[in-house]
Amino acid sequence: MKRIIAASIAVSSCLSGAYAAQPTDWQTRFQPAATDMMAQIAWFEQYTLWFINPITLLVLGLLAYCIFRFRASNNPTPSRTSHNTVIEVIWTIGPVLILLLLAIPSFQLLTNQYTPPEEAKLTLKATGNQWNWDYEYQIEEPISFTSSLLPDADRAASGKEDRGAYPRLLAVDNEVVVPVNTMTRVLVTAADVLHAFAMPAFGIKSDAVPGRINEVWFKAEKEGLYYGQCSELCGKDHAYMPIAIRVVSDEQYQTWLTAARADLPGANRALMAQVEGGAKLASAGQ
Ligand SMILES: [Cu+2]
Repeated sequence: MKRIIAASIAVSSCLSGAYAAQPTDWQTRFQPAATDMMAQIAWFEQYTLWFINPITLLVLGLLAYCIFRFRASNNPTPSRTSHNTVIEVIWTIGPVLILLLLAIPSFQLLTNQYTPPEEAKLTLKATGNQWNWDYEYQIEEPISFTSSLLPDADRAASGKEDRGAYPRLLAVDNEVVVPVNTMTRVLVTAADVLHAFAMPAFGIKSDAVPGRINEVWFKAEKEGLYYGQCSELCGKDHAYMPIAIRVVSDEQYQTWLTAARADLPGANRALMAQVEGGAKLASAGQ
């Protein structure tokens, strides 16, 4: 049942978030899920609200009733009752049951987050620096590059003038590129101070600790460009070290990887042209 609901959340969010996942104006909920894990997190959030909202309303109602019904003018001689066994049993067992109903799916979710369903096919190392990210593809011939915030002055030169797709303060010069539907492991660490690697649409967030390696994993189910940010206060430019992950098809990834070994900016530009060309064709065909 939980899986079905989680899957339906994933599907409906796929339909609404056509191109990428990023924060939107006046957003109060999660970004659309791009992984099954994030869909499970979103399901659990909805599930807890079914407890929190009725409890809040019940307490509010009881308070309002007591304030009105037992106000001094209406109730000049207060009751001196101090014990009621039935009520005490109810208000002990009730919360215990509620906590059990919350704890069981919560621990299940936590276990799922720490248990990748399959062996990772791609391993990336993300190293936080003041104030950018280094990425290393741990593959046969490893490649690595630095990914920094895209300054407005560089937009034109890098062909990223579309502020919808490349938002200010979230767009980067070199995106991480990963193939779709591929189990990806991210080894997270830092070179100087504490940072945190967070990608909301993937449901991952991990502290980046100097001298330690933390591990998170994701399997992005939908192609697109996804944005996250450093999520640990790391110094004056903490707000200026975004994370951008581009999920592409297997072939696009292979082409990019081959080209990136020789010329990373060129490979990124070629990939962008390919992805954006594809998006235009798709919208023209609608
Ligand atoms: Cu940081």
